[in-house]
Amino acid sequence: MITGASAGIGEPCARTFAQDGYKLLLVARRGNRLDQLAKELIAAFDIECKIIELDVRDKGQVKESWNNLPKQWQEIDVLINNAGLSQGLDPIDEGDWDDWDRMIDTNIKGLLYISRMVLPGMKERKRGHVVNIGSIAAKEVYPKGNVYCATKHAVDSLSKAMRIDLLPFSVKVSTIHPGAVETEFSIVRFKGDAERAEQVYQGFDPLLANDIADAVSYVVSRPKHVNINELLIMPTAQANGTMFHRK
Ligand code: NDP
Ligand code: 8X3
Repeated sequence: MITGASAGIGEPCARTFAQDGYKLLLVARRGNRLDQLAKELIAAFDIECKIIELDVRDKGQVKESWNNLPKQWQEIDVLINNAGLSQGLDPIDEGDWDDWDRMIDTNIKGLLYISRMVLPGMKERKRGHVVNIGSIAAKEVYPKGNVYCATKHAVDSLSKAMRIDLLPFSVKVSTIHPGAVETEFSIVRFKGDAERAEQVYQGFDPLLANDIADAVSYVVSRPKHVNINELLIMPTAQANGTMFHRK
């Protein structure tokens, strides 16, 4: 099950897992994109693939979509909590209240709602793997990153909490923290301002969504007795949350 499979990091995750023969449950709000992706993956890899057009912020919708799934589709082996976003880049005293809500509701509450549906089955079956997509923003705080960084720090904390609570049930929990990845992330952050978004990745080679899909695949394919707790993956040209080597 991959949330945020309609774009960015989630899409190549779906491709990679399809290639490995996984049965896929793809989640996002843009159902048309999911539909297209699912058709392509079914044709290319002869896999089973179902889509759920869903806003992870909507508790009722999450419960209803989950409860409407046939039982065999509720037996999730691997959950990739990837859906997330940043909105705006403002000093904290000037932050937009709605931006704050969107980030907190998606990155923290959305991840919790989806996990709350999936984890009881993993616990009962005594197996499963949750991969949460954090960020360099989960490890550091950078100027004007305030609330986004706080939500990603929460993802980091929740990953640690899941690892503790699920320990007796052999459920693995991994967190992958990427630095700058060129996806729709900055276009979304700057609300469609493509020029401003492009500047974020100018003068250096950012990570590609596929680099992160590759890491997810690595983490999930370790032997049963091995869990990769976390990976912090940066572009070679990025030292930390703020320092880039731009040509
Ligand atoms: P994109 O904007 O390219 O993709 C984000 C995905 O999340 C889309 O599929 C989007 O689907 C989905 N999504 C967003 N909000 C919701 C929602 N309310 N309900 C369901 N799905 C939602 O960004 P990325 O691929 O870059 O981001 C993926 C994850 O990686 C995020 O958690 C982000 O914070 C994290 N990350 C990104 C980095 C980067 O530099 N790009 C670096 C570090 C971490 P739809 O709009 O169709 O709902
Ligand atoms: C996305 C990367 O540097 O904008 O999490 O926080 S950054």
